[in-house]
Amino acid sequence: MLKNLLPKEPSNGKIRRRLWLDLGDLGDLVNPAGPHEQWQDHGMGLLRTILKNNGIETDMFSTRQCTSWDEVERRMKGYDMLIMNVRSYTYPVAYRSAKIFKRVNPKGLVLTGGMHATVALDEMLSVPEFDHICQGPGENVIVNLVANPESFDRVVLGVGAKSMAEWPTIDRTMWPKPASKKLEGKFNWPLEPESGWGPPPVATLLTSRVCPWQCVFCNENSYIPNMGRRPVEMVIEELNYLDKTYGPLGSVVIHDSMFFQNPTWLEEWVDKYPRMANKVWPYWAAARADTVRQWPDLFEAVIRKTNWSTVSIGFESGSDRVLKILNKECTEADNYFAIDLMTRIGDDMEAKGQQAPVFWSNIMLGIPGETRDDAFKTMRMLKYTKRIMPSISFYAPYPGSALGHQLIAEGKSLMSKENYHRYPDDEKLKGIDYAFYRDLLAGKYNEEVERGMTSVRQGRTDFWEALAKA
Ligand code: B12
Ligand code: SF4
Repeated sequence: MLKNLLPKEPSNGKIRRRLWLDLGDLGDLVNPAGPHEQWQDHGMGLLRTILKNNGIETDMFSTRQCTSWDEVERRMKGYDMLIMNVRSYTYPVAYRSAKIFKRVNPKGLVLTGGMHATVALDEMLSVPEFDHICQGPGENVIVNLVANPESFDRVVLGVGAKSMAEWPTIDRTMWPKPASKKLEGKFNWPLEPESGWGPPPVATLLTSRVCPWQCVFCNENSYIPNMGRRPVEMVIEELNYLDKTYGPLGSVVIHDSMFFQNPTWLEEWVDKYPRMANKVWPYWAAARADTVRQWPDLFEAVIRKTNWSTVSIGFESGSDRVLKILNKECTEADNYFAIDLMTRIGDDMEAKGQQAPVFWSNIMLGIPGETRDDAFKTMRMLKYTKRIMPSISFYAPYPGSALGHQLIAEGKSLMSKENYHRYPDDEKLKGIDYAFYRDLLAGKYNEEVERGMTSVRQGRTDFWEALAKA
């Protein structure tokens, strides 16, 4: 259990009107451009649940439910406190919201936490509207901070749980509802909508929080403290509860940065999920090419026995040179091993009349140091993969990552506090030939890409639509 962090209300007895603002682009819960913008925020869900369990009520609305900044302003009026989970890609929205909040509630307090607060403290410190900035995990500090903000310094060091076993089950009714009739019908709130990875209603959840690798574009373990994984039985119990209460559930998305790690946990998952779950729901979850190569039998068992239908692998690149730049610690050979193994498993399952698993594959282009030949190799790898849903993005220099920090320090980043969250055709770095990448994705270099390939398994020639909002 998480420590109870009384006092429940401020010692002076004054009850505050508190607003938790869920962040995202305006309109994403009205008329969204795609499925991923509709997913719910587990950080907010977890912390609001903890607050509620400790007797502290927060109101909530989402910028995603609003279609104009005037509407955000109107809904913010009359609050004493604004609380936000700020990620780098929601920072521009948080920044603008804090300014509006202070304008309409000059005496109000703004409490912030989240990934951006953790990795880009200096940037947030320069904004006077942020009264408190909490770095790191908030589970064991949120109650005290919200009840007694005056007793905290401006910068607060977060305190997390030692294990995800201590996390309460998120009260999903604390998440924002879809804000249009059109969306309401297919959203399945408080479950989540179809994302193309499995039948709706969808339940997203986390079983682990930290990835131990150190890819230079990400390296989460440098800023997310280590914590124990959620026990297998708790995961299954939560799914069964959601199925019974809000279901029937259609499929699951396991949001872990790296699901296919820790063989002991995975073996228990293979043993218990098929036996204990109300239904063996298909799910999306992430692996790495090198862990697949390290534990191929376990990989195959997880796919076949637990209905792991969408295997997300951050292949990132099909070139050893670029994989080294990224410190991915995976090689071209690892990537092709994983692709061949999935093809073999998929072909066999199809022959038996079963649904073959597919790759959801993260690919980056426009990486500093990448040559045209490297980019051709990446596209060649995509075309070699039989069952693939590519998710391509131009490399973005996020703070928190080693490479991001370096490029920001060198003045090469084009991301600003007005626009961190970039669209596919946006340019994120100085010195990258984006015109070439646009042509590459539109299929203008198909001859070069397909040269020397023994088998082209993808009929698709235009990859422009696979560019993900990032
Ligand atoms: C699930 C996930 C997604 C999902 C869903 C996102 C969602 N709606 O929540 C999807 C797949 C859509 C996604 C997409 C992207 N994501 Co993402 N995602 C994650 C992931 C794996 C888990 C997030 C999560 O739920 N964590 C668990 C919760 C409990 O943690 P939390 O939200 O951080 O909250 C804790 C603390 O921050 C703190 N806290 C939070 N708020 C507050 C407030 C206060 C007052 C206090 C005191 C404390 C506090 O306490 C909480 C409990 O400990 C994280 C990595 C990770 N392991 O966290 C990346 C991560 C957040 N994503 C990231 C990125 C870059 C992206 C993309 C831009 C990737 C891309 N190139 O496409 C897109 C953009 C999405 C979009 N357009 O909106 C980065 C963000 C980097 C940064 N500096 O902010 C992360 C950290 C991964 C990484 N290392 O690159 N993502
Ligand atoms: S990119 Fe993936 S494997 Fe690399 S550190 Fe991040 S989560 Fe881990």
